[in-house]
Amino acid sequence: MTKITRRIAMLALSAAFAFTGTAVSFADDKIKLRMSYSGSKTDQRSVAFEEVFAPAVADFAEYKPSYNSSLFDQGTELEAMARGNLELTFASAQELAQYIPEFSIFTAGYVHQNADHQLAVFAAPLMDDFKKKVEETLKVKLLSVIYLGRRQLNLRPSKDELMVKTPADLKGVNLRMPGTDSWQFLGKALGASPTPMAFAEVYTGLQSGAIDGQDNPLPTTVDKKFYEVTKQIVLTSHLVDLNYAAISLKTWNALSADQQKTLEKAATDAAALGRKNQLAQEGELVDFLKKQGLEVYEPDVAAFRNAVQAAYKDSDFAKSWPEGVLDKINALGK
Ligand code: KDO
Repeated sequence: MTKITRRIAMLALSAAFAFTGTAVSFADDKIKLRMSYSGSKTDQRSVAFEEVFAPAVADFAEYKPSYNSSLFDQGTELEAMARGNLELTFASAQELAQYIPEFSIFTAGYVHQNADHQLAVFAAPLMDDFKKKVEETLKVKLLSVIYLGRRQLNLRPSKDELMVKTPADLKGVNLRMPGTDSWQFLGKALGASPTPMAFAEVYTGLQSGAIDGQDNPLPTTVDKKFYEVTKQIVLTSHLVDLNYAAISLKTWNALSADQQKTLEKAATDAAALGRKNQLAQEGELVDFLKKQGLEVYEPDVAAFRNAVQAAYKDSDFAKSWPEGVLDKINALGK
């Protein structure tokens, strides 16, 4: 049995229990929407969903966020939803690709060009089959696309100790990447030696020297204070990163048509506020990080883009990409 079918079998089993399990308890007559993910309370997704999503659904639902993986470990949220123990999460394309291989097209470096491109792709007809597969396979509905920002390299060694111009300069660098296969592949495509590590452990991993660096968008690197234990940022912009706001289908199907419309709009509007704030932060954080004493510089981005695209082109991931979808995605870019 392949890893993917084993995961789907386990999900199906948990989903079966969910349908026989008790419905989510109702404090009053409102539906409880437990949200769990690995971001912090000050992460722009958390701020936007508390400020926009929660009040917009307050007539019929109670939004209950848990941050920093305090309810479920990073990467286990989809299984928790299948078991009926969680209603909402921010799912990554990398986690979805573990069950639905074609989602790896959204994990490939240098495919999405910017936030507007991500938004256009999520709304395009090419996305319909992807969304349908998530509902059929994982019993989860994707509500909106969340802009996380351009992922940049963030390294412990100083620029004098390690100057990064091309992927060859990353040879042997122990770069933490999140734990799923497609993240590890991206780390290798960048030229590094990737190490899987949960987001919650990255700060101490950097502080102790267990890892040589990590990659995340600047707002995340600042929000988690990774700059306190690193010395440089290399502006590779190797992945315009995203999450999807996702709800369990069981919860979605229990809503009336009006409630579904309100909830989906609330998730879209919250994603829009988060995107606006994330983009604003990306614009001002280079100066902030330089003021913290980090060296921030551009490598030979074309060398990174060529190496990463070549790695994906010949990869097993690319074999799972539906015919013509990459061309459609590229055509939607500026
Ligand atoms: C991370 O673990 O580096 C990552 O950025 C991966 C993203 O897909 C997402 O899971 C994110 O962490 C968390 O939401 C924390 O910001």
